[in-house]
Amino acid sequence: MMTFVKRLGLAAGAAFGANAATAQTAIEDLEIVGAPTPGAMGFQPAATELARDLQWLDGFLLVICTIITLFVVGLLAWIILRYNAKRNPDAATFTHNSPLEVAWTIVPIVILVFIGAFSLPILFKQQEIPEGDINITVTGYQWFWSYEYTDEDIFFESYMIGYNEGNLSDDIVAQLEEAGYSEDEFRLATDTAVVVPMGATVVMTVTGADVIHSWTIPAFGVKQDAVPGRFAQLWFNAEREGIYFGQCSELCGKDHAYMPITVKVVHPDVYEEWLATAREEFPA
Ligand SMILES: [Cu+2]
Repeated sequence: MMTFVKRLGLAAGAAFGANAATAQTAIEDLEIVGAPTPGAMGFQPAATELARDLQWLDGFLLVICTIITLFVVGLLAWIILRYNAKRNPDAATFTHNSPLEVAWTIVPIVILVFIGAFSLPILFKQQEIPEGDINITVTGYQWFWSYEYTDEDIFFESYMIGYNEGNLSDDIVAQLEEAGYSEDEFRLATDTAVVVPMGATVVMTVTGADVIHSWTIPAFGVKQDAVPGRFAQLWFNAEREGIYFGQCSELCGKDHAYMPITVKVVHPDVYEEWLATAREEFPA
């Protein structure tokens, strides 16, 4: 425990300087950071190194795809304009061009190896699971999630606020407000939330109890299928306090759309306070 607190302090200190030590937001006052925005395109703000990496990779691939698309469209346009039957009545009849065939084999290989040189390190960073400061086992059920903090004897289930109560009603709005959300968070907010400290390496072990579900927080750049009978892992280290939402991402039955995920990233001191109450409130 001491080493964890120490590492946490070091990590938070290194990443955020003196500010983090003083500015800590109470769990009730957290800002919503990772949520879908109506009409928006692109990614939610990246809250981890993994999310930053994969958003960068997305932009990098988009540039390469755009260049290739423009090149192919340009070639097509050139052939259509220059070599149509009217402008080129005596068509050439050759069938092979060895230098050209070698070039169009080698060039794509070089492009793929070049992309791989950037994408594989990012993939390995996601898939090589580090030692966790916090270890949580998450299990998908039809249609809710359960969380077990394996080092802390904490266990709770997490249901969508307003689950099984139909469309948004005054009663559901009241429940949302009671839990610190607004009606905009209907179908994203859950009755209990995963709470993790900023700057800590969190390892989630993901499994399913009945059918395949999938646990994700887009702003963390993580997604993992929850397969019954198997344990898979993902990891993240969140750099910014706030509330982050995700949704089950593997079609799992009639209420698949109603099993959202809420993660609250808090200052390490706030996390310690939360742990103390959670041990009472959610004993394993
Ligand atoms: Cu699902």
